[in-house]
Amino acid sequence: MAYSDLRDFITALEKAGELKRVPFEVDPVLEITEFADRSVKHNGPAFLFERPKGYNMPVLINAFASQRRMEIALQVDKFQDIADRISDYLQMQMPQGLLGKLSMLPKLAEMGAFFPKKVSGGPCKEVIQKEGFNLKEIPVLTCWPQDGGPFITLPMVFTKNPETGKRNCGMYRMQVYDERTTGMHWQTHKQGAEHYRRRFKAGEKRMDVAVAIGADPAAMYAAILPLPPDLDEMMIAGFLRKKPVEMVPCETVDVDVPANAELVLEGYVELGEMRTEGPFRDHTGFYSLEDEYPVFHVTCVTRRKNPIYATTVVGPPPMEDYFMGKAIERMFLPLMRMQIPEIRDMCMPAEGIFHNLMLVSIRKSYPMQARKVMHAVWGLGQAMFTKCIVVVDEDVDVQNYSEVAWKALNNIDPQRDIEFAMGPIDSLDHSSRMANWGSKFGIDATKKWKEEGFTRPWPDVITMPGDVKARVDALWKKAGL
Ligand SMILES: Cc1cc2nc3c(=O)[nH]c(=O)nc-3n(C[C@H](O)[C@H](O)[C@H](O)COP(=O)(O)O)c2cc1C
Ligand SMILES: [Mn+2]
Repeated sequence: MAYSDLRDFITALEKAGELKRVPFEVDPVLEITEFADRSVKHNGPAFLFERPKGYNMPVLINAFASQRRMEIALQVDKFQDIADRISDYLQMQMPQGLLGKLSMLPKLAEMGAFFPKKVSGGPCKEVIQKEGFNLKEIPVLTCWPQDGGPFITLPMVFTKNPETGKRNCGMYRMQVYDERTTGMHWQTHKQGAEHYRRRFKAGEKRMDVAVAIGADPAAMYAAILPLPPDLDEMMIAGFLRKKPVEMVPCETVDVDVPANAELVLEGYVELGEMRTEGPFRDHTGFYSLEDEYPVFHVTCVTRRKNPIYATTVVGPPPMEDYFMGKAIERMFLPLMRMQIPEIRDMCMPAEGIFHNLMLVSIRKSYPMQARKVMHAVWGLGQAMFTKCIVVVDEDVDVQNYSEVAWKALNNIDPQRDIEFAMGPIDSLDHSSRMANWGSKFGIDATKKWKEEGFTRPWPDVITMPGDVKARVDALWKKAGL
């Protein structure tokens, strides 16, 4: 059964021994971060801080911060199950004959069940505050010492594409400026920013935005998925939870939000209004610098009677976001392989913060294929940001970093095997020559072929034959080892 809301998920985490309640006062200024950071670095639990100092709203953190918790969130034994389900749909072919058509019915019915369902009310409307609300009553964390202030870090930000009317949900952090305004940190390559640009160009004055904080875990998680524009994150959430996400209209803006949300901030972004946002200690483990971003004006807060505030903290890896990203890596592999079929496996190590490093193994069938793969990755959605792509042959296990380093470094003549390219770079990159764009490179660490101009012999990797190993297994015991 799909989780009905955040509380249902919390109960599941608690039952699995994955969540610790902290009944005493802990300060949302820095102290909760220190708890969360220590826990994730030592395979510790998620936390429910029942008494954040100065507030009477509990704080949930690290709810997705391990592989096990991600599996609990998405209700699978392993991510491969989701990848397999995706592959199943991708392989669905035009049915042959009546029997074939009939056999597809269950799948089609299942697909119909993913679509979000519009409802007229829900728990997120238990309290409706068009006046008298105050963002300072939410225990928003000040995460790190040099942060520009408190930041809402796990929001589901809903906007509409003015041209197609389609919904987008992205997770973009929000710096709390005062009782009713925040920053809106949608980076320039993201969908929220695209909606903003289109409306600005069309001469609109205001853009409706709604932010849900805390909902069922599949819906929350869907907000970070790197989906193509106009593909509704809430539909994918329905696929993940195998049950439609119920969406309810906001009170003051023309946007729908998940009805089971803990807390909803309704409001608008004034087109053209910018304000300094940051600094913020980011995914990269460095402070992202101050920059100009749009401002979100809250017009109404709707919420549960006693909401739970869901948040996360990012910083030097690995942190909670690494585990969220790892699940994306596993789930999106079949989709990636649909467009770049020679890819066998792919890995984004924690130290690469998603956008800095991708290890890819391929089945190489023609000369220069590694370079084709690099350019294909750079042309694939948010993978465009990848600063370094290492391409290896299919016999290399890319989940094993030391094997990749060993084999790749042996296999390259750097001047010959490195491909440089120029293009968009993640907004968080502090080293690119300009914000948002710069250079990237790929390393062709595959075996080089004669057809690629390599005429020297290529040696095999050293291995011991199996029969020798078996004989020594016995002798090993005989020697008392
Ligand atoms: C914890 C967390 C915080 C994030 N904060 C931001 C942010 O502040 N700005 C941003 O543009 N992307 C941020 N992201 C990444 C986006 O959520 C992600 O790129 C998403 O796919 C964007 O969705 P979109 O393609 O619909 O815009 C964050 C991701 C996570 C996991
Ligand atoms: Mn999107």
